[in-house]
Amino acid sequence: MVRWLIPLLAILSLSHAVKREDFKTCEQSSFCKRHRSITDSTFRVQIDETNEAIRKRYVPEIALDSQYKKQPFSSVDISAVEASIVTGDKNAKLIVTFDPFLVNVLNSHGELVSQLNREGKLKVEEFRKKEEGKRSFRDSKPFGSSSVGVDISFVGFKTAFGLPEHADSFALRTTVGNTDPYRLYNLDVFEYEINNPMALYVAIPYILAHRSNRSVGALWFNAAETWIDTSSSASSKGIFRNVLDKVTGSAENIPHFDAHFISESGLVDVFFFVGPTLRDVQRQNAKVTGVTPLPPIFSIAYHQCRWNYNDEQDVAKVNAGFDEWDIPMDVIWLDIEHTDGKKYFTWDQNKFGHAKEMIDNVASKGRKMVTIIDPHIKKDDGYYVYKDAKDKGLFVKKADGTTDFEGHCWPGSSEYLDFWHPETRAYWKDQFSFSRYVGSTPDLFTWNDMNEPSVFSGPEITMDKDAIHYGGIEHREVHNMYGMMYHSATFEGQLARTGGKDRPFILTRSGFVGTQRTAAIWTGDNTAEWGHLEISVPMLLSLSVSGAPFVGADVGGFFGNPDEQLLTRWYQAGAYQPFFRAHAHIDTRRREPWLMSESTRLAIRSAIRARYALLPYWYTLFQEHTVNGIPPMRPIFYGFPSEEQHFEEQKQWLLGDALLVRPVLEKDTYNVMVNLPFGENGDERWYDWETGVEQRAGQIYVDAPIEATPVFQRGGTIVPTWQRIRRASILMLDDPLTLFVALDSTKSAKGEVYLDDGKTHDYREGKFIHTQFHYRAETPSKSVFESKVLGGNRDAKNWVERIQIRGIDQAPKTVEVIRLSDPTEVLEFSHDRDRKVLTIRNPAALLTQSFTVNLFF
Ligand code: NBV
Repeated sequence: MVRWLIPLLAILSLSHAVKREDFKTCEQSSFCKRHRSITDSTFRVQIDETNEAIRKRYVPEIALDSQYKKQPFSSVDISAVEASIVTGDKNAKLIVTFDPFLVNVLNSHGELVSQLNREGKLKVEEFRKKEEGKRSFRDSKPFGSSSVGVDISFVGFKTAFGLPEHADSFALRTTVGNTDPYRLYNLDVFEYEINNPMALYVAIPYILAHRSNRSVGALWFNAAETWIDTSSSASSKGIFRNVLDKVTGSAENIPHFDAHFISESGLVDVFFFVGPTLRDVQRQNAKVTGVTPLPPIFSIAYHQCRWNYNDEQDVAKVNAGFDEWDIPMDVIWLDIEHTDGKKYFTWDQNKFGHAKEMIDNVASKGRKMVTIIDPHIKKDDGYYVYKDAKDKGLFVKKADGTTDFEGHCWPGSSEYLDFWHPETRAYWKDQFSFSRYVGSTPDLFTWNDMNEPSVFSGPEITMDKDAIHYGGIEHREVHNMYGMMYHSATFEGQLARTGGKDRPFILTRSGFVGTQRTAAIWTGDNTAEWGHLEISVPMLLSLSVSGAPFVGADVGGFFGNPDEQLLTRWYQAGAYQPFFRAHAHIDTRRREPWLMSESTRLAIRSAIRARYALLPYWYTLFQEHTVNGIPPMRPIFYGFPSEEQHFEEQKQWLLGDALLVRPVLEKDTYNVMVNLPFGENGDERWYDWETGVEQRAGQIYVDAPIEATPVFQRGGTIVPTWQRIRRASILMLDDPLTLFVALDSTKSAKGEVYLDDGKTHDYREGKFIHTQFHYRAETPSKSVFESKVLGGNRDAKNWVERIQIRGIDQAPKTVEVIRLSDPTEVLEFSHDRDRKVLTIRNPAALLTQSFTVNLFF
């Protein structure tokens, strides 16, 4: 028997009361107004079996953010036929009818945006004891089937996104009648194919639906194997016609996007992020599942990896190569061959006998290293990790609940740590201390691979579903979160080794809801083919909109040998994606940029340098993400939520608010069509990022010779950059900034920069600088650029060395800077009439002190 246990929460109400007329009203206080306009309408709907169930259903509560809190409703009315529930901030409403059972979700505008069980697909298979003698070959299924399923409709929406990870289109397709459903079951897929809904390494059962200026999100909170059938239609209102009429009025045909979620086990447990806008949904999701904390700056710079760098000499050569060819690089990675027989935390003594010295050498150039640490533990009593874990009973068990589960992986016979066991987590954490991990230093970080988990001898190359975790949990119930439990324990270890001082960096292949809180994700073993380069964009966008912003794909392609054209184009795309790492399979030819022809080397060099120039902007975007959950890499519709022609765009994307990137993703293509949005009022302005020349909005064709990446700056924005490119990001931290100011149709622009030490958690004590820039035409004869400190007390040396204004027809007569303590100074400038670009030289003003530049015409 199924009992419904309904809506559990409505998050936070942030309004503030104001009492007397003598004092400001909230409306008059800008910060209060900003907070007040935040709506955090979120509902959670759980449907469980009655108490007589023979087993409790697993809920992956640990995947939620620790700050997530249930909040009381502002009203609950229950009658014999329906219940009506309103969130604490009175913004969103749930109407539940009992017969037929239907949950209606309404946003703060009273619009019906989602329905649960509209198509009546709610189905729950109850646990039962296995009948004697009934045994399937591999999966013993001791509790029978316990699957759950229900349909979720996004009412009024034709387009939806999410459900990562699939090597497929960004906009979700109609699977019903066409293909298998999307599958979410974390797997190590050898040479994965593109353009299909097959499962890959990550499972985030989240859908974002969007229509003009309205969005809604739904998270199917279940860690078991899941299939999702999707369809987009504008069909009639079906069996719930009456209910629908009641909540939406009587329009005949309403488009809807339907998703039928089917999981092998677990609970029907759904979060609805009710919006009403895209930014609201993104923030509501972030409040429940968490954000990526500010990453150390090296991790958003360029990474050099291959399977494998062979020995210490090889590492030294690669390190020196980047300096020799004047190419910036922040991190050198070591794959599995660096270990002694695939025993992680050890070093092959013949090749890496002086690990600490090697890391220190790399670090002396301002760079870092990363070693791979996989979850399969070699079954070898001479290996301390194996011995300790065996003695303490920390391995996953077989179906009998007592014998250790064994599988085959790189080291041969291996066992798998059980990260549900609190002692495993504590043990794992200790392994990262500098004394336990011999040869490690604070400059060494971690790559967690194979954590689906990959088991070469297992069904579908993974763990048996009837394997048992701590507390009697069946692997089937938690499979999709194994990878997350693993990398989050690694994160704890890295945090602990410096007493919480330094920020960790972990890269993971497998992930689940909440992975973003402790790891970056890469899209695994892609192939050096054009199709794989192209599909990397929708893959990264899907992850980004689903709450995981720190994502990237192997630059160059993992399997196979890219030709120089493909390699170059891949670098150009990767330079504008959040996690930027070149990587290659052990059987491929070496690919360091200086092994290519001169023109390729120079093109790759300039792509990497373009990344370094934009690091202040990237860093500011990651900081913004920590506040409101918005990802740095965004679909075009994030900036233009009412322009339908961009909803399904997957060749170009936005980097923050300011930049639109359309790298060349196609072979032998030297001229690409870019679709520059017109904006709500049709007056959007765009500028070529490199030249500053204005482009008209709409579909334009731009030249893209092999060394070029088409990037455009949106009018109305200001982008902070570093123009003195050095060998590694940390060496640029105190460098002066060049600001690019792109004027909109009202001749104004805004932007921000956030910087700190790029390394520690000291920013939490205010050791950062956060500065806002604003340019506007005050009168026809005077324009003003203002730099205003928003917060932070870091004693930073950064100053502004150049301001370039784009879209300015006329040269000013004079330009002056007014700084806090110094006398007003007249500045030099030059104006390029053809390009309409004004360059103001050396205001020499510190970012830590507010200043103004006046332009007189
Ligand atoms: O550790 C070796 C590789 C690694 O280079 C790659 O990035 C991972 O996705 N690893 C998979 C295992 C073997 C792949 C064939």
